Amino acid sequence: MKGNPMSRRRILRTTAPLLAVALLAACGGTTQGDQDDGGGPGGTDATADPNAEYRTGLSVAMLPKSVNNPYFEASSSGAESVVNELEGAYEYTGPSDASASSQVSYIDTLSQQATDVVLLSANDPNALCSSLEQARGGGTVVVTFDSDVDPGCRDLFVSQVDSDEVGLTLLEMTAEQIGGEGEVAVLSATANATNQNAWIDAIGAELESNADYAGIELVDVVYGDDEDEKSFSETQGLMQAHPDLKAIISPTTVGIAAAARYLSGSQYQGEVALTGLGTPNQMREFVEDGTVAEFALWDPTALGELAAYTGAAAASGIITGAEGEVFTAGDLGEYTVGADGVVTLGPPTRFNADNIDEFDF
Ligand code: RAM
Repeated sequence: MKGNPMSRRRILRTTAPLLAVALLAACGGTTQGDQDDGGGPGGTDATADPNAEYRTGLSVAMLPKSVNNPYFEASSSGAESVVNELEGAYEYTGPSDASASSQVSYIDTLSQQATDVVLLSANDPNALCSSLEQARGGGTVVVTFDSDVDPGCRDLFVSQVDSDEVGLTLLEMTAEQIGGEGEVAVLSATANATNQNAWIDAIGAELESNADYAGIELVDVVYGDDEDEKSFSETQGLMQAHPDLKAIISPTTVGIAAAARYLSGSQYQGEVALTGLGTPNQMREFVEDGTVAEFALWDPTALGELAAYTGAAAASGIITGAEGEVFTAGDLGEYTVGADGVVTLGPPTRFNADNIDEFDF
């Protein structure tokens, strides 16, 4: 991923990270590896050891929303390369449908296996909490990435991009493509997905508060459940229900690819705008055939790398999840833990006919 603008070294600065670590150290306590209070982010009774190094031999599992999604496969390849480098054992496991109830049994199995680190993209903010609580009680470090749970149910969250920034980017692209006027609809993933719901909320808030978007009306939100066929038919349904629709925003890689396939074979191609979050490899043909002008995403491989480093850092006592802690995520550079145990990867990149061929994921 070197040379990819999204993977450039990223140094996030905080006011006084070292001071924060020193203050925590002065309060005494134990390292993450020795304890788990399960009591929320920030590891209130734990301290990080700034001299600790990444432990070798960690067992790390990634549990995506669902398998067979190229987005999560890219994240998995990033995580796997980090775990290999740290001489650990890596596993990628999860359900074929993006539902929280399906994820529960995977969490339970991983915790029975005493997995050191679980990297989880959650299908629901609350439904996984009791399983996660049990896993953490047994010493497993739980790092969510991509889609969070309630902060009290995990150690850290590796966020791709600040949610408001995602919402804003989606709206900006939409407004540019429809000249700031008209009805728009959202084709989302599942109804309980923490990440998509945060982005949709951000779009709604921006529409209400920003006069630049006064001409845009959000008329519908539908759910394709991150399933290709359901997303395809929901797109068809949107077009039937809203004959004046000017744009579809699909903040899911599965949804946008299915919607593009529908539009490209329909009378709406080039007439109804489609934007959202997609992988360049899935969207290339639809940019080339004129169905899609511009969409965005972050680097999912780098997201997986950062999640793996974050989990390994927590399992090694380098960080506990407290705000202000700093750690080095290999070639990605130095990162600082933010409020609520959140570590943020970086801004999204927009893809269009001018740059899409520079990307291969
Ligand atoms: C899908 C998933 C994932 C989301 C991307 C943009 O692959 O819903 O959670 O982050 O789209």
